Amino acid sequence: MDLDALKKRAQEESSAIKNLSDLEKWRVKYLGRKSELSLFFDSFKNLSLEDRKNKGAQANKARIFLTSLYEQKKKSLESATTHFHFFDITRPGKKIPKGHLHPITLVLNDIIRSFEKLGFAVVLGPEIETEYYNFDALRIPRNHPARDMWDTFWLQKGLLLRTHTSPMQIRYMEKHEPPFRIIVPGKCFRFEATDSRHEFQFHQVEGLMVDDNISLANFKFIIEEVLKDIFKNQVTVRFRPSYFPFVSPGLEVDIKLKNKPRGQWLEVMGAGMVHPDLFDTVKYPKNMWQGFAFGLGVERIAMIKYGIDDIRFFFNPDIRFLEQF
Ligand code: FA5
Repeated sequence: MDLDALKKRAQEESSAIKNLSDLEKWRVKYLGRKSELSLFFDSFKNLSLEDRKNKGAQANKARIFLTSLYEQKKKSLESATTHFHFFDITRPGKKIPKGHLHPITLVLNDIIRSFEKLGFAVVLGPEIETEYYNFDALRIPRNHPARDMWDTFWLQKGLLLRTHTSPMQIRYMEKHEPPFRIIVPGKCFRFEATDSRHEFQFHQVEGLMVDDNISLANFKFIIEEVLKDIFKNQVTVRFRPSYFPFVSPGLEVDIKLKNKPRGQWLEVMGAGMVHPDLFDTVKYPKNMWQGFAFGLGVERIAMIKYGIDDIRFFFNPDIRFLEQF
């Protein structure tokens, strides 16, 4: 038997095969029990020991060759089959981790957008302030008890880390004539012990609107609109008298979520009508303008919005907390 011719034929036929069922037919033909090769093996029975060894070795080589041809072909057909016919287009893709905004940034953006809808411009101010802008110009002289409300990180030469965003009221009015309406988002710092409601670093959004016919009614309307917008109408707002040296009258604003009617009222800002002394300080003509101002606590809003009961989570480097937003 011409084994070389057999191998050649088998190889040519196998390279033309395009599917697994044709390959199976090929296997039966060349490696099956009734294949030429098997019959060739069977014919050894009648040969001498010497011939059997000789031919047997050749036939074995041919069988190894055909078997490996078969295995290779099978592998290549199977991988092609998987690729073209069993590709699962509904299988979810690999998730690529990506960054996201900090919850305080998200809430700040919401607040800014709400005020912008009502015509407020966004202005930024310095985090390092002078004693004059942070206190004196706001009617908080050195021995005034209100300075205790803003325990301060003092720097050198009368400089300090601003304890609130209110200094920007003075800075802005010094350079601009009314009418205007602005908000000042930014970081504030207070040298105080932290607890679940207080951080030594937090954010406020200051607001200031000055015009020639402004009253507390305007303030009430605008703040209610903004808080309703931020909390998608799910909030009740309460105004309470309070005291800040740079406003008269002064008030504080509390909110409560409508879906938690038994929950407590939460203070979110200090506010009031701009004190006439401030207009004198920035050299506006007497009795010409009125205005309201407020300072909103951003962390408080975020805590209420996301149901977080400890402010210290926001600046704790635990990524598991941040990943929820
Ligand atoms: C002020 O800072 C005034 N400048 C607000 C103001 C502006 C009054 C304009 C009148 C006119 P107060 O200290 O209450 O006020 O702070 C305002 C808000 O900032 C608070 O309602 C609270 O939401 C937030 N806040 C104050 N201290 C902290 C703190 N340590 N940690 C987190 N939030 C704070």
